[in-house]
Amino acid sequence: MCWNSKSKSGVIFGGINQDESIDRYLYTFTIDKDTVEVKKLLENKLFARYGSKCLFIDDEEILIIGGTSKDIVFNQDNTIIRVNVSTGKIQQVSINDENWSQSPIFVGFEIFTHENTVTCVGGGAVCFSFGSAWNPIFNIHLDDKEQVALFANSEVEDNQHNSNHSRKDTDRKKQQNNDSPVKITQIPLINFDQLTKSKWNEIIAENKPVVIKKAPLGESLEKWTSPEYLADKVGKETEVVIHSATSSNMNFQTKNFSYKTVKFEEFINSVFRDPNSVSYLRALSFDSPKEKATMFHKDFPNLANDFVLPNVLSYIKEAQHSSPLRITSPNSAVWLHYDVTSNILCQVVGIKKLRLYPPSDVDLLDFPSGKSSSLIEDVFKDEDVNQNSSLSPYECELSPGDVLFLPRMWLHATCTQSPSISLNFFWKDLKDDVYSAGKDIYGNRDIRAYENSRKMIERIKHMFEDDNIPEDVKDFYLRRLAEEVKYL
Ligand SMILES: O=C(O)CCC(=O)C(=O)O
Repeated sequence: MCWNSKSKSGVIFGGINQDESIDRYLYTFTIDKDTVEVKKLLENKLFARYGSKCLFIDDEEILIIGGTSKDIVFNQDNTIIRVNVSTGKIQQVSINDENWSQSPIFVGFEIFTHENTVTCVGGGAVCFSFGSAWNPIFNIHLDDKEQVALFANSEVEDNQHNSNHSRKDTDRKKQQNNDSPVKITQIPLINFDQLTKSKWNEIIAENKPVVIKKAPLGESLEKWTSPEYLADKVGKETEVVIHSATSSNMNFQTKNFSYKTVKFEEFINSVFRDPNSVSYLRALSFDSPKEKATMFHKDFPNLANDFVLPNVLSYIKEAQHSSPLRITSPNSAVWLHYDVTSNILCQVVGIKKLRLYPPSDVDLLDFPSGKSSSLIEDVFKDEDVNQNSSLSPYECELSPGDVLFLPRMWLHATCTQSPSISLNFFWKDLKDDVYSAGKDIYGNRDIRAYENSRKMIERIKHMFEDDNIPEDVKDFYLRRLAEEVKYL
């Protein structure tokens, strides 16, 4: 809804009908003493938005920004529209490519107007599989109404980013060793033929990564080296959703890749034959990609018999939360992140390097609150990271037949050196009610206690948003609280 105090009229749109659809009409209304007169003005699916904002930009025209619809996904041209409430003319407003590439989510945001600028603050969404996304501050300049443009206010964004970190500027963070890179511990190796059941139990009880060398993983080790064989078994025409990037280091927070739906044969050929491709398939459930976790044996039935988990590990297949097949082109890096479930990462084809950090390093590696992916562009190359002597990096290089035990919460990033195929088996090793209830397709949804604690932090924040508490007093008490949390 928005109101024009000059013309004493307003507009209403959106809102939910009794049949749970979002209303498609734009209504105008006037208020005369105790009487509100509402008129239907226009019907258009572009008005069926929930969570949008609107404002009068002059006596006749309104600007509608964002919202979500049940019927359409708003795009670069119709996320923002202008409507003339006298003539009923609807005009789409294009968001420029640079800002659109930041995937703005205009839901749950606020707008403020000052002079000829509308500032959009906040907005974002939580996906229980991929994590959360939030907007930078956007300004919409109204100087030239024919070309209403959206500008990300990056100056404000950077300041925000810094101030988030200023309070967390711990002593550990300052321990930079500028002379030489920090020593990287090689992850311990054990030969498969020494892996007894009791040795495996010791490994998982210790909760530290270990690489099992030369595990017999069935015929997959040989057969999956052929892209023709794979295309034949998966189906040449089978459509898969891949991560496609132009830079070799994919990053989930900066989203420097896009999701593309491609035919499997085209994808597998690019992985094996195109040295310039940066493509990555992290398999999803074919049936229900948004609802269910992928299970390799169900999703790739024609490859299932090729892959064998040796006896000592085979119980994990029975207990699995999910088993994503991962196919990656050479020289492609996957961002630093953590999973809440433990997993074994079985390398079937090619060489993959992994960098790991123990869970205790999480506060030093730029993980925004509530996110399971780091902001660091490329942890293998980042100089600050690699010279920070407070960190405890681990590495390993997986070859075909190697199986890495990757314990829950260990932060990890990967980088391929050749066409690579791996298969993970994730399993939950905590009591069921420790995990958050509901969907967790990727095995990375944070535990219930953390999710609930973050809600409480919102409440604490709210309590300190009191104009009567001066900044220095606020800072003092927030530091005191932070200490308390640190030693819980
Ligand atoms: O293999 C990759 O590229 C990613 C592996 C991973 O993230 C995992 O095993 O959890």
